[in-house]
Amino acid sequence: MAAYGRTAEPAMFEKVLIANRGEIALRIQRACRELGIKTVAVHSEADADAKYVMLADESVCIGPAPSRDSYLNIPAIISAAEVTDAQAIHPGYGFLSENADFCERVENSGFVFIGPRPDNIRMMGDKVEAKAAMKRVGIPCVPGSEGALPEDPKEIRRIAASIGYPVIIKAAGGGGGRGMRVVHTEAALLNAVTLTRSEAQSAFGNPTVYLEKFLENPRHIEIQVLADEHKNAIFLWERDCSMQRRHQKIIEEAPAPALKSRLRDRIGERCAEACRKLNYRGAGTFEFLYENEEFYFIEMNTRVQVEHPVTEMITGIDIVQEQIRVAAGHRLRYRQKDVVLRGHAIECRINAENPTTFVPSPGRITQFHVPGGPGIRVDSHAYQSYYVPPHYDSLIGKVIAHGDTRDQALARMRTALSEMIVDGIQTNIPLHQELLNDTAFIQGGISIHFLEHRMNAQKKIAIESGE
Ligand code: MV4
Repeated sequence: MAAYGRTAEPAMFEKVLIANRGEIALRIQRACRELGIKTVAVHSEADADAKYVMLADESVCIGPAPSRDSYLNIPAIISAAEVTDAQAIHPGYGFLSENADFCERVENSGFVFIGPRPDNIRMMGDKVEAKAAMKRVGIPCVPGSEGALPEDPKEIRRIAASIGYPVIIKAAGGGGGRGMRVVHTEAALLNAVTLTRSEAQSAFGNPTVYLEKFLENPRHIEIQVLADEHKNAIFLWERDCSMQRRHQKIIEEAPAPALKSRLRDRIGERCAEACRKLNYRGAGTFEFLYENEEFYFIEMNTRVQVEHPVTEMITGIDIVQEQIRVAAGHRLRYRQKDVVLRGHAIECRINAENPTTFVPSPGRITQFHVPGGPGIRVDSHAYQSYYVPPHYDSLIGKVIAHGDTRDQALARMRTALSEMIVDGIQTNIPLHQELLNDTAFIQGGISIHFLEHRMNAQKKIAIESGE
């Protein structure tokens, strides 16, 4: 195919296999369709009747319901790409999306992995390596041990003392809240290191641990980046994901409330520059803790994230389409000056679960009505009579509200949720409705501990009133 455009780009994929399920499988399918790319859905036996599977150009059953037999079944997924003649594989989020071995096997089988190079994925998977790399390229990190903790107890004590208590011990193989332990006193230090090491060995097959200053009341702010293979990298501003419980985000928003634009610009530039220095390709997220107007890097995610729509709403950039384009070798369609921050967006994750106990609530949806109106977007694979299978994550959709201001986005979200009907199963919509009316949340800038503290306070009230 000859290219007559101003910039000759490599050919776009004709067919992409989507190695995921649920709302993100549908989201990726929509991006492919808009780019004129045919789609292959792979699915487990439990997802055979899903609407997005039928909407795909082709579908392949890759195994029984349990993820390990289907969505984590690497040979089955690669075979599906072979028999359908797909050229590229989009991993979505979760499952195999940050598995460097999968990425490598995809490439060695002659397919394009829609994501970063395997060496970048591998580096970010090792939190000690990732942090060292970030430090080298000028990203601010949490003060801590210079790399992995040594064996010598005296050395460990010296490092902790020099940083000052409280400290946190983290596993190099961990991430996302797995394999960490807070230490408040020197008396508890060595035991905590030993325990975290042995847990890390059994959970990740890697006993390497490192130490950081424990930040007591931070916010979780992350920067979205996009990079191509031609040394272009841009940042798409930040998201505040502090509303979480047990490392599961519940509400995300962009931009972060009350963040000074000077700080926002500076950290964004740093992240884009880091991508260029690390030869990063694709979409990525730099996760930071934010406290006292300082950013501290904790981890980098090398996949598309659940909460990417809030960034799409404030920038107008389709992150999934850009992922696909740059994986095909195209240049980013945007320069930094084209990335304009417009308004405010909030996302509520709708989970099939009890709104107070958080216990999953799979089953048949008997009624499903989604909201609409100005500034409202719903990303969901669910529909009336859809059966929510019990085998996977309880996310059944996301409601995203955009407005000129944060207050307008909040007001639109309240209206949207009041219109939304999901019957037959329980959902966390009532929890969202409470949170959207909470004065501290409305004010903006809550910490990562907000929800836990709020739930403890409510439990206390319930006990005192004799409930
Ligand atoms: C921390 C921290 C405080 N200080 N590191 C949890 C998930 C993983 N990505 C890093 N995590 C944390 N690292 C230092 N030095 C507190 C957390 C943390 C957290 C971070 C982000 C979002 C939610 C969280 C909930 C509890 C603890």
